[in-house]
Amino acid sequence: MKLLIGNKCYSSWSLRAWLLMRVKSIAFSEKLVLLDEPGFKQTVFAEAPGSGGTVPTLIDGDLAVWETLAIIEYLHETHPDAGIWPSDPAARAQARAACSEMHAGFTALRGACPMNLGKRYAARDRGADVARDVERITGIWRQARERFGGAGEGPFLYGAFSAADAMYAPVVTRLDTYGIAIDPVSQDYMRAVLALPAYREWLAAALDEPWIVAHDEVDESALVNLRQS
Ligand SMILES: N[C@@H](CCC(=O)N[C@@H](CS)C(=O)NCC(=O)O)C(=O)O
Repeated sequence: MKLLIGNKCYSSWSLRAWLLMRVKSIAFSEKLVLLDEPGFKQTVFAEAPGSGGTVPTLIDGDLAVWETLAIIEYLHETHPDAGIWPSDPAARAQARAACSEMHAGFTALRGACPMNLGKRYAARDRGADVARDVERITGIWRQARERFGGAGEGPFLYGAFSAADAMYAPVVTRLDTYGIAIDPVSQDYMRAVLALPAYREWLAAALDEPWIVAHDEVDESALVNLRQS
């Protein structure tokens, strides 16, 4: 399989699919297509004709699968023993609901705090809509940890790492790099995600990237530039 991804510093959707495949030890090659470059769509369509022209797109032989939720389901069907979804039906149903909510929502947080692994921002009030998103997201996390996290299967939302953790990973980075205050249960969960070797691998590559996209300069409250270059 080949996964088309965007810049690791900024591409939150790419991080989701990539992290899931890496944590679940699913073999794949990756091709990075530069976001904000005029040739972006052409490159994606050349690799994946008829796709949505976005990253991530998964290519398996002559099949292209775009849209992150569809990629997750395809991985689940092709790797039924990988634990893409929790094995318990109740946990699986709620994990799927949490993923759908993530895919469709939290636009205030996503708009105000674009994923940028290269900077750490000064904590500040980012408005009522962002606060509402953060409260809902951390509510989902606490509920998941309380009901499904106690079986000793792991520190992730539904016990062992699943698609739900991959879907929320970019939110974890946003709450971290934008200094957004959250409750202790959610902090513990964030620490577990940020410590994943697969995430550290992605982050190291992100911090090595030389490309800066336009939105990187929008928020001037950056305290620390984390890039090595
Ligand atoms: N709904 C899509 C969103 C994918 C998406 O918007 N990816 C961004 C990069 S993070 C992208 O490809 N942007 C370039 C474009 O839309 O032309 C999914 O679930 O995968």
